[in-house]
Amino acid sequence: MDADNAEATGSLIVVSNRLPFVLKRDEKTKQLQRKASPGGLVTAVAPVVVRGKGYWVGWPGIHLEDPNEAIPESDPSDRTPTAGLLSDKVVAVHADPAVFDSYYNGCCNNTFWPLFHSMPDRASFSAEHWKNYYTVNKEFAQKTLAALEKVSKEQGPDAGPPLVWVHDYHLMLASNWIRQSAEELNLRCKLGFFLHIPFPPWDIFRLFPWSDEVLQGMLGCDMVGFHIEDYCLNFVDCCQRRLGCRVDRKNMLVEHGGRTVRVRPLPIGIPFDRFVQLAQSAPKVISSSTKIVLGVDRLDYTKGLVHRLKAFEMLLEKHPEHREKVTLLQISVPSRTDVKEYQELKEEMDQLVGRINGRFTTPNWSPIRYIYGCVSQDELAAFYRDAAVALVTPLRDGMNLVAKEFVACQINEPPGVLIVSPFAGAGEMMHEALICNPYEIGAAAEVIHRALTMPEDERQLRMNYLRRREKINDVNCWMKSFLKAMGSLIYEDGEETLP
Ligand code: ADQ
Repeated sequence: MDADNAEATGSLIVVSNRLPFVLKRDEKTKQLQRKASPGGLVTAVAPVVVRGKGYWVGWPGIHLEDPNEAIPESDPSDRTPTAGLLSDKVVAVHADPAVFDSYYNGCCNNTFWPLFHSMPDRASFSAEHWKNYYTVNKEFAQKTLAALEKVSKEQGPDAGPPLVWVHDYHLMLASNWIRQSAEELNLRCKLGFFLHIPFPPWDIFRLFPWSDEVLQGMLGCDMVGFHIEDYCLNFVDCCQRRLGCRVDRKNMLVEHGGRTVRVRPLPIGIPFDRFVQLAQSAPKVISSSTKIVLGVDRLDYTKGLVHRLKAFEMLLEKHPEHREKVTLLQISVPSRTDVKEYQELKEEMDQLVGRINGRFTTPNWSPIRYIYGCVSQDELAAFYRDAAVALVTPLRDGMNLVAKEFVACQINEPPGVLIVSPFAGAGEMMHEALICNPYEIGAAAEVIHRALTMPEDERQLRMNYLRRREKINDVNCWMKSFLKAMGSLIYEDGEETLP
């Protein structure tokens, strides 16, 4: 069966903090406009929602004064998969702006994000934020239930139970409420959850004062998915130690409330072929004659950007032969700019780039080119294609898609070299990359040196393996793995064809 045609046995309802597009208000006409989000997740998941006549529940990216204001259809020029998602299949969640801010910036980004990335010192624990997290999750659960009621009426009697797929750390409480309400209303459904960030070890997780409620919320599902096995084991461990659940580590099962919940590693992939096409057609954007060492990240303290700049500085110090021959091109997309920690990181980066450039710049060369902004998919593909080395060195990262996008775009021969941190999910599976502990600045500098001096045949061999794996395990494969883990994948000829 072609992964692109993965089908669910019942309609799919996706529940995520953000809808797969954002709403903007045109300043002149005051009309709402729909702007597509190009992410890989949307590319893989939206077609399954559309084909199965399902729904997408999420926040539209704008606080509307009238929550009943109609969501517009997509622009006729929109060729992205979300264009097929008609407005009557979209359920927009609304919340009081102050409550939403406390849920999103407070609890999600200031508590769960640092804690789940094992950085508890950066986490704030506030009963007020937790209360608002609870309130917004309840709102999501109610909207999902309304979608479930509609689907139950609309889909044919022969269809399987509708499938509800809840995403990420923003919505860890919603599933249990959806399950309870569906049971009360006698609505059939299967519930799945996927966490896009790491699930921390027990001794970190238990720092959160309301950790038991988080586990109970997630255990409302039939299946809970994480990127890699380590996160699954951390979750199972927490269920056993916090809630006293009976668990089966070998088969990754947790017993809770008279039900058995499956826990599964479902490593996400990228739209591999789309990145190859982009790399084939994108015009050259790097004019420099030096070799490019590339970093592409959201500007986030988990991504190890300060450590990366220091490792590059150390490379220039210890291996002066690279001066004037190599440039670090760091592209950082602004992120969570309302949060103090992120503003401080931006300042630290600006100062560090200035200091290193001040120290090494010559009349013909500056060691670091720093782009603070979003680049187009075309430009991104060209950067990935033409870089000699990609530095993917987060301190902690659920998976990291940049590592995968880089290898997809490496169509030049001989190819470049991927350096990846063992603390990213990607580092667990991209075995042919050079592994680099970002905390060890001196060792990291040596790994960059090794990448810059690696013989062509070794680069080619490593890249061939990396590309082959990512092509097979692309984002459509991930979508299909989710449906399979839910027991909700329609197979052609009754055959299972997952790699
Ligand atoms: P993120 O933390 O956002 O995702 P990542 O997986 O690296 O991290 O994805 C970032 C995406 O943003 C990539 O697709 C990249 O191309 C894009 N991007 C980054 N910088 C950009 C720039 N300057 N301009 C344009 N695009 C840029 C979370 C988790 C990850 C997990 C993903 C998916 O934190 O660990 O891999 O979800 O599950």
